[in-house]
Amino acid sequence: MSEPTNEQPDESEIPAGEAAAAAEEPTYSLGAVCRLTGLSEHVLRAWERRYGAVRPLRTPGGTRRYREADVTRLQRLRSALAAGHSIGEVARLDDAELTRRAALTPRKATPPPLAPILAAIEQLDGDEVERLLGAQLSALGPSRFVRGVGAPLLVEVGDRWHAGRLSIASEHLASSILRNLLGACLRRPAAAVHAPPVLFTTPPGERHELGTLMAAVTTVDVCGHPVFFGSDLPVSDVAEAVASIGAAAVALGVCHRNGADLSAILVQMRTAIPGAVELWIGGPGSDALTLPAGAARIADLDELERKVALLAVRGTPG
Ligand code: B12
Repeated sequence: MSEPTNEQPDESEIPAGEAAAAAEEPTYSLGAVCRLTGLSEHVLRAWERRYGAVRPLRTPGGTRRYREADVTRLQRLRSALAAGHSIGEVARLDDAELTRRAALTPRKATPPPLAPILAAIEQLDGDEVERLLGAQLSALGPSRFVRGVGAPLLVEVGDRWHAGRLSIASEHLASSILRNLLGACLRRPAAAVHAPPVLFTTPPGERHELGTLMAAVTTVDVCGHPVFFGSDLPVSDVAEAVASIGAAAVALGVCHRNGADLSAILVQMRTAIPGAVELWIGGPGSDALTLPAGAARIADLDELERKVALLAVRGTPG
């Protein structure tokens, strides 16, 4: 995380009492917010000053501190801009209206990059699939690639395959190329040299691994240190791996809903790993689960990135 800067308070300062009330809440530095939202410091300050887009807290020294809700709001503002709105139009909207606008079809239509990739997958042209996906990955970076290309592509491929409109060979080709490309993104960036490792895997019995791999890859962009262990890892092996790599958190991806069994496995998992190590559960099947105390459901990739960024601030558990 970047160090907080020393700045003078401006008119958007939150009163000291309110800052004190929120003192228990985790907050983010200006640099961390820029990384989490992709905004430059210059743009973020301008949005605050000119449009009151968010009102950060201030430390007694006047340094900005942003709450989780501020980060979410800034991410939604970015999405609204991507959907073709101007900042002046959306900056003062309440959160509900902003979410609605951000979800609207882009007014400035961007050509979907998926059609040529799907055609190459259908023709089993692996070189072309790799070339097209590689170009998107280089242009977008891991996190935006996963959100904008990798995940939607895989869901589309999966649906077509499931509906019998795409061969098993095509699905396997697409999955294997994506796995290779994403796997190469997991090398730890130099900026994350002090980041505590987060162990990504799926629980025993869960063989869907690509969503979890994608989730792991997105954390590279917030200087996380993901370590991916593939799928279907027994509880005792998770516990051993946590100790070996010094993981600060275990992130489990759950895809298909086999509720009762999995809830029991999660209880075992929570008991097997040290209490200081966080246990996060995400993926499309996670909403159907009863989680044990000391485990947290991660709703989406934005929340995952925030959690990983917070871990980096706190450092590795002793
Ligand atoms: C490919 C696939 C398989 C492959 C998996 C290959 C692999 N190595 O991963 C194989 C053939 C093994 C398989 C097996 C089965 N599958 Co299947 N499979 C799929 C398919 C087509 C794609 C899954 C996928 O990769 N999605 C793309 C990823 C990117 O999406 P995602 O997982 O949602 O991940 C995103 C988010 O959820 C999030 N996320 C994911 N993990 C995590 C973790 C954290 C911590 C966080 C924060 C976020 C996060 O980030 C990702 C990126 O946005 C889906 C249908 C579909 N269209 O999705 C069915 C599907 C998931 N499968 C299904 C089923 C039923 C099965 C089987 C039971 C079939 C059978 N009868 O054998 C078995 C179960 C095997 C097992 N024990 O796990 C059902 C699940 C239904 C349900 N809700 O329970 C689905 C939905 C198909 C369907 N419509 O019926 N499957």
